[in-house]
Amino acid sequence: MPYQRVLLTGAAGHLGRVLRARLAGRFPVLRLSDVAEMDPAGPGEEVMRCDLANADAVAELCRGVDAILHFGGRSNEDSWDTILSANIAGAIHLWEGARLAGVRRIIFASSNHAIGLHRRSTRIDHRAQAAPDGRYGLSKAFGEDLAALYAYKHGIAALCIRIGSSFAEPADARQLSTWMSFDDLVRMIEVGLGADYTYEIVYGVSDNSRSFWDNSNAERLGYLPADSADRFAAALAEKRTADPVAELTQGGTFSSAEFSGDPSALP
Ligand code: NAI
Ligand code: 15L
Repeated sequence: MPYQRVLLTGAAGHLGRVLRARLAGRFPVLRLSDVAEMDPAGPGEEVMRCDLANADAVAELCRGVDAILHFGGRSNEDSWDTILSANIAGAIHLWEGARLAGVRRIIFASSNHAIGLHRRSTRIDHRAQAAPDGRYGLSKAFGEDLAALYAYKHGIAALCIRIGSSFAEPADARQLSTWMSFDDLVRMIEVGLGADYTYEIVYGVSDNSRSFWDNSNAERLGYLPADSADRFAAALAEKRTADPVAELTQGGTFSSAEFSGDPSALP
């Protein structure tokens, strides 16, 4: 992969730490950033602590970078203030910093919560209408549109990965549908860095037979998942919530939290 310096945001987080370990040595320089403290730089690493809410600091962070893996920001539902600064302003600062620095592509850790209010019974693909299930999901839908603006208008290619649930193992019945193994996440990032595209949305999910999503767009780009949540089915299939809106929708408890709408009106 012809990248001299790759920036990983969110490097102190759950997936950031996984990716730091698994991407070590893949590029001449891996620049690691987070607002939180990180382990000191090892060989081939740079560590730059930075708050995504600070536009000048983010512009500096992007300088000299070829590609960005944008995993930083609030990763769960939160107040408007937090979502606005970490995820919405943070994304604006990142894409604008990338434009100023001549970054060639950005792989964006979007989320299934951008479309979380879709019913589980509706099998959707990358062209489904946005249906965010909260403020957090809305910030991911915004990030996807921001990525499209900078891809088509400024030539920064973007792969938006609507990650399902990326943990060491699935934890409940819903995650039998949404789980993405760490190895498959790395496979998707390899596709994002290597494939030829301008702007694409894909689902970050392993080869789960219960998946909510038609991920043919990812397969078209070259994604071939090797893992599946199916082997956990016997242990987890009955591990459900008691909430009808959570069970009806792809976003699960993100959808049911604060829900005051009409379930029969959901897409
Ligand atoms: P995490 O919460 O463990 O990591 C996020 C990191 O972003 C944290 O280290 C945090 O300190 C950092 N951060 C938060 N606000 C920041 C700010 N203002 N400036 C700079 N850094 C800031 O989350 P996780 O699980 O590692 O997720 C990584 C990314 O993937 C997130 O964007 C999340 O939305 C996305 N994602 C993760 C999924 C999963 O299953 N783990 C599913 C869908 C999306
Ligand atoms: C996400 O977007 C979150 O970042 C992650 O912690 C999980 O809650 C995941 O979605 C999920 O839907 O399981």
